[in-house]
Amino acid sequence: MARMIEGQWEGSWRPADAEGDGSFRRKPSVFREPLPQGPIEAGRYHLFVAWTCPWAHRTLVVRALKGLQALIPVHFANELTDRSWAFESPEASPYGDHHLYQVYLRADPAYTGRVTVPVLWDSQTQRIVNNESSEIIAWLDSLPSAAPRLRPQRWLSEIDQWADALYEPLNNGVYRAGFASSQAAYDEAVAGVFACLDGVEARLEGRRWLVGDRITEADIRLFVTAFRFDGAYYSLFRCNLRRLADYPNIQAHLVRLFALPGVSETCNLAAARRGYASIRAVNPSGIVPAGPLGLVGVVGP
Ligand SMILES: N[C@@H](CCC(=O)N[C@@H](CS)C(=O)NCC(=O)O)C(=O)O
Repeated sequence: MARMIEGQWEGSWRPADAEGDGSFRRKPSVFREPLPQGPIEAGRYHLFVAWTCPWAHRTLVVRALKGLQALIPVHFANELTDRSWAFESPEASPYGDHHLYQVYLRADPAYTGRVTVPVLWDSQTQRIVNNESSEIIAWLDSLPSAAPRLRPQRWLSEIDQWADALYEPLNNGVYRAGFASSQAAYDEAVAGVFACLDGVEARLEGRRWLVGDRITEADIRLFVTAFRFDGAYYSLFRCNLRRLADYPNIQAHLVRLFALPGVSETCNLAAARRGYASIRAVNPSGIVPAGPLGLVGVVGP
């Protein structure tokens, strides 16, 4: 299992530690320090992300919609290797690192666990503040900004209900389908994915956004999975009962969110597709599927 034990690598990359029933279980995030309150100094906190990762993507979308790009620098590490995410070159990392694990070791030389994106890094204390995207996005939303809140108090309970309704069956469900190592685990996951999409499609009938009358965090949680669906999950993760494009309301929601200022810059479907195709545990040849045709205008720069 490619994870670090007391600062040393063990094994090669696999989706998860073995589970007896062939199902994939995502491990809880490790760094959960309290996030700073109030205004922050520009350039102090950095994000480490990968184009492939939907959890990282949601931090990028919130950062863009809140106009925080100048405040919080971002670093991309795009290739998932046996030694964690690799930076394209040492210049892509603020410290000249070649792999993300080196950032983890800088924070904790005896780190034990998986090396995941996104990471919120404090360049002043040289610590990982947090590597749990749901906490990072709530924090980004709380920072002073002229943009409206994505977690407004009045809709908070509904937003969190949608977060729960989307997470296990859909956001993580596509991974449970793709990383399943038994037919039963795959069948269960894929049924959940499409039951969730059916419910979301019905919810979006005659509505622009999932909660209230404007965009909230709930929409971003849907968006990051919808964005990757036809290009990666449909083929590589075998979520192929229907394409996302077969859901007109979700497709329209995807295009609507993609068109908001700053969002297309957070999207790189070609890189995401390459990233998923490079996961040898699901795609030993590394070949990037050609289709499906008609990945509608949401591919990013
Ligand atoms: N709970 C985490 C999950 C992050 C996560 O699992 N990221 C994946 C990429 S999509 C990762 O970095 N995986 C590398 C590994 O598990 O070795 C979050 O939402 O921030």
